[in-house]
Amino acid sequence: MAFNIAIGPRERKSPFYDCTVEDGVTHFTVYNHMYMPVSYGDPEAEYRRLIQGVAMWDVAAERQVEITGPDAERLIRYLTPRDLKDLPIGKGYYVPICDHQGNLINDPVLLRIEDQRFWLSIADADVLLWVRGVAFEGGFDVTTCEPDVSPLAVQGPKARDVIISLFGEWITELKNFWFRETELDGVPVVLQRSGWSKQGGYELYLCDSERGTELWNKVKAAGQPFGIGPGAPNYIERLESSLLSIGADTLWDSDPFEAGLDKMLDLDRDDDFIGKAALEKADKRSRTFGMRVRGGIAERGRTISIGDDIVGRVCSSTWSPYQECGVALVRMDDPEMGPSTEVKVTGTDGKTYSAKLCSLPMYDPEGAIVRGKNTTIPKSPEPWTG
Ligand code: THG
Repeated sequence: MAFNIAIGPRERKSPFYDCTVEDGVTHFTVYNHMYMPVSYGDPEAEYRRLIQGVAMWDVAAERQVEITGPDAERLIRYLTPRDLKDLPIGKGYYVPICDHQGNLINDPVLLRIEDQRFWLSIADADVLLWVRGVAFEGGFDVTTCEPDVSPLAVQGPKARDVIISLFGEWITELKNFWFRETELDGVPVVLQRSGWSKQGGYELYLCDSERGTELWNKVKAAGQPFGIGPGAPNYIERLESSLLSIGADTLWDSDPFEAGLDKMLDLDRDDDFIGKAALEKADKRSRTFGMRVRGGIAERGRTISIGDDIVGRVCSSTWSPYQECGVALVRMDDPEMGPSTEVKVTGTDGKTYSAKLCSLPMYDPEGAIVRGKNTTIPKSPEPWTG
């Protein structure tokens, strides 16, 4: 059975759409009502390019929710359980957003663009509707909109070289998550050291959708000496690196504890925020861990067992060509059941596999692969033999 999904008027095209088609995109997903490339046909090559070289991704579907006005800062602080402390202009923050029941509804990147102007760079959900509702009902003096802003990610150990050649050496001073408004031969962008991989990289938030092709081609040309190629948010790498994918790793009634975002929450804050009372009362037992599967891929949604006891459930799951085993994010009911626990799971082929829980991220955080610290490029994959 072969079928196609129509490109219709309710779903939007990214400003980089034509370029991604030109560069051979094979699969799109729909994210924030916009087509977003997920593959160019060779997932393993895309993965290797990301961990060994540099890739460029059309992530325009990470739309911005802009909040401006005298109460903008107060509203931002009310929207997230995270304590944002000083919140300077030019610094980005990862900010979980919960509803009043403490359910995790989004996990955007926050940018303070001006004193009274913020962007929430959102994951897949209609955060603009949520923010408008909260602002109006709460009497916050703000205006909200979706500005003409479209991120393009450059990720991988060689991303830094590409960005230096485009913008100059000053970019090496940008600390993680910090950003600056700048331009590239007149194309207005916000350049941030960020991105949905732990291989290091930058995001260029294009601020004029008419100039998508121009920006794409500039990045592509500058990346040629470094072997740049097209890519997309990478399911395997992000799973091994333990970057959360809302909707894939969570359900609508998942709380931020089980999603593994404890470190981002400050329930002791003096001021109020949405979900505070619910989060204080939440059952904080269930936890996310990594899991390595010997010789197979665990089937998403299946239970995890020890003997006859069901002890957890598989969230996202795939095969890692780097570790040469199945890898998954799993939600365990008992927080005592941590790394090294031996379990059984059902594979995508229906067979039973033995597997072992592990800590996250799956890569050594101090090691060569993580956070763009790669000084040498791994030559051969490191199989897991545990
Ligand atoms: N970049 C931008 N917008 C985005 C994403 C992005 N919007 C949608 C989606 N991604 C939001 N989700 C995430 C999830 C994780 C991270 C960023 C966005 C992330 N987390 C780091 C970590 O978990 O180690 C850092 C967290 C921290 O230390 O603050 O980077 O990618 N523009």
